[in-house]
Amino acid sequence: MQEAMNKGSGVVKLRGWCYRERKSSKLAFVVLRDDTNIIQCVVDKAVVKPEVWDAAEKVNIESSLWVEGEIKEDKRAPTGYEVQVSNMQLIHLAERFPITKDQSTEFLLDVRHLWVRSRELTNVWKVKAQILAGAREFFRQKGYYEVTPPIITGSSCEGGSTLFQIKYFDDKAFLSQSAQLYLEAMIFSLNKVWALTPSFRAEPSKTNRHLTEYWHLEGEEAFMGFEDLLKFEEELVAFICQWTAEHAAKELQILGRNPEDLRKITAPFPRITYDEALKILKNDGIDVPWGKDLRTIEEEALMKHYDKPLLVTRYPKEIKAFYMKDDPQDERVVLCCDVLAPEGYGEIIGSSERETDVNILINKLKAQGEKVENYNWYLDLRRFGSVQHSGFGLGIERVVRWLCKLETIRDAIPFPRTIKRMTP
Ligand code: NSS
Repeated sequence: MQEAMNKGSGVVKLRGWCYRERKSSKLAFVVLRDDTNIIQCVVDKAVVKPEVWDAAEKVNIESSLWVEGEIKEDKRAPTGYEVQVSNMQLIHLAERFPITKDQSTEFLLDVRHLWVRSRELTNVWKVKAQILAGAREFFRQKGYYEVTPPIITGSSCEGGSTLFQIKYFDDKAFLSQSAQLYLEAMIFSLNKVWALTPSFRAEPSKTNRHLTEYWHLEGEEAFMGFEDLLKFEEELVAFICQWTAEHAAKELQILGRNPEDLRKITAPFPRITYDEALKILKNDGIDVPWGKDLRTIEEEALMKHYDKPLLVTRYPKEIKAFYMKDDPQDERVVLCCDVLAPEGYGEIIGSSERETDVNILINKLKAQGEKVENYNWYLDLRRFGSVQHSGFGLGIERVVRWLCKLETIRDAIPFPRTIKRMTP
């Protein structure tokens, strides 16, 4: 369709779905949509065969059809072009479409299988596809290998409280929270690896930034230290922003995001430590006791000071995962980094340098109440050629929400899974 509009004149044949229709006794206006755009098609009873007029009279919202006719520019048409129909055929006459204007969010989630075709969501899917394409291109340029970790796992990566347990024959298993532990194994084969997998979190809270199933983009690199990790994350986020502004400018604009906003997201990003974050918050009148994690409201308050993503490093070790390396300069904290998106969209990346010492890992696992034997295979990675390494995980839907300026993360995924919803 967009191709036909780019051509601008001549005879075209288009297939799609009826987006809108309006009829009089002599003329029928059918707005056709496909993945690329919408276009107004005009059927004039006086010039078409009776069966074509018959089809035009019958067609209703979401019927599928093809049309043939002359395309021409027309300033009054919704997208500036119009097709003067010479032939038209219904492919499928739709039943009455249940979605009309002003329906509740819950209803739209009930009929999500139909709502995914809405223009707004279609644009989100296109931006998301470009975000994924950009990320893939970035890893390719950096010489990373894509790998395919398991989803069914026997141990936890991010702590037991958000694990989904499944029955696994006569045993129990868990749905993966993160591919990290497996990526760590793979760096001993391929040095630099990345994966895009579904990750699962039994998040009991209903928020605008949590899903129970989300797409997780993770990378892990052998011999990479903390400073290089931070640089890598900045470059990745900046690259995705530039790529998406370049390849999805039209879609971003329709969604209310000026692509220029994203062009401004260039490395380096501001960096602060957890300690500095607490000072900034204190100055704003928000008291966070040392050792407490930053909550959404605190992250939002912090981000009022920045218009680029912010790197917050060196959190207290008690609130972070067992695999993070202690900071040699300050044993109270670990070499970790959360990347927070601007405009209040919150955390998009969690990352760290990894602990390489098998005994420290064993002690940390015990301190967190984990069964060390569940991690024997992981601990082997520190027994056979252990090396300094670092990695990160980026929540794709968090980034989609930020770049598309979406109110809720639910609209960043076609079929959102949340505490109260697993259908359609
Ligand atoms: O828990 S994370 O902060 N970190 C990890 O899982 C590491 N094991 C990743 C790694 O180093 N390989 O999650 C990473 C990101 C986080 O910053 C969010 O952007 C996203 O995953 N995330 C989520 N997105 C949507 N919904 C939920 N519930 C969610 N939880 C994390």
